[in-house]
Amino acid sequence: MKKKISLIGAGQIGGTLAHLIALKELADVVLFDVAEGLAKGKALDIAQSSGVSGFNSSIIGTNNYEDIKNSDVIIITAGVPRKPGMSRDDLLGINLKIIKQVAEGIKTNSPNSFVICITNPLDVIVMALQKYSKLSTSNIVGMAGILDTSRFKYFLSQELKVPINKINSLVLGGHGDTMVPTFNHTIVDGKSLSQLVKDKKISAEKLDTIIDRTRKGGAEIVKFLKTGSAFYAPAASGVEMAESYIKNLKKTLPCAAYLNGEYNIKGLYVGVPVVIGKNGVEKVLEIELNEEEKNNFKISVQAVEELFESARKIDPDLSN
Ligand code: TXD
Repeated sequence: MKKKISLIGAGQIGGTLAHLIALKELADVVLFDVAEGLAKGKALDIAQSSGVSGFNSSIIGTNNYEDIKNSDVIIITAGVPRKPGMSRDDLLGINLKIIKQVAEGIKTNSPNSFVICITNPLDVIVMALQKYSKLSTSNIVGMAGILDTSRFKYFLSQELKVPINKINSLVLGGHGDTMVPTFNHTIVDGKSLSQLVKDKKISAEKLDTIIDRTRKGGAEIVKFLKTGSAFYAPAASGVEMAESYIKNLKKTLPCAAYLNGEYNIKGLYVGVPVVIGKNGVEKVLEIELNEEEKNNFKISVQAVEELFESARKIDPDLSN
């Protein structure tokens, strides 16, 4: 039985998600947007590329939530992206209102889907989505860590001249300037990053520059694009999560997931390694962090908590 993925938001990331999913023949696609014609136009354009790319996936565009019924996966990018000079947090007020609408649409039309949230400020928006929709926390997850980890791996690969598929890493914590690249869980061609510093393969200063560039990876692209933010790498990251669910791959992926006591945190969404399979977020992995990583993780969690406090002030419904 062909699977169904509904994409709420047919903008830069939504359109790229639709194309990637169609090319991989991962599922049939429903592309939804409130902007008149946008979803229909992009869906028709991608569908017409099947004559060249040869994929056999159905893809439709709509602005009617009823079309998302019985989706296996829903990926949300509805919202506004940053403009130069804006922080991810500046988007909070606008995107909270949008995610409340989206939550209603999902609760009414497809409450049993696995929902991947991409809209920024990610950690708080995914938390708000879960509270508004009341879907199970194992079925609502945020995409950020895979993107941040991919950026970190790319910069390391360029600096160390090592093929990127020989680098494994985990960037945890909030999707913002306090994100936490984990040194001991970053392995380059079989060696930990800490070992590479010891062997003087990379200086601590260069490493700091790479970490800073990873934290500001989104802003760097916004500066170039001026009218929008990154979308190819975010879309690829969202597909990674959807594929692990649909094919029950049980991949360990850094995602914004609900913590219910893990890492001594309860009731918050934070970027941690999770196993994604047919039952959604099947497990939160508690990995060993060194003192510095523990401290940075704590700072990152505090930043998420503070922003969620601001969200509660904007919408008291989030305090229920
Ligand atoms: O790692 C991450 N999580 C981030 C997320 C990486 C990059 C971008 N990040 C955020 O994703 C970004 O800050 C935005 O909040 C979202 C979507 O970014 P995108 O670049 O796709 O934005 P677009 O191109 O503006 O698309 C957003 C679409 C647009 O077509 C609007 O018409 C639509 O969202 N939109 C809505 N759709 C459905 N329902 C409602 N209410 C709605 N409002 C706007």
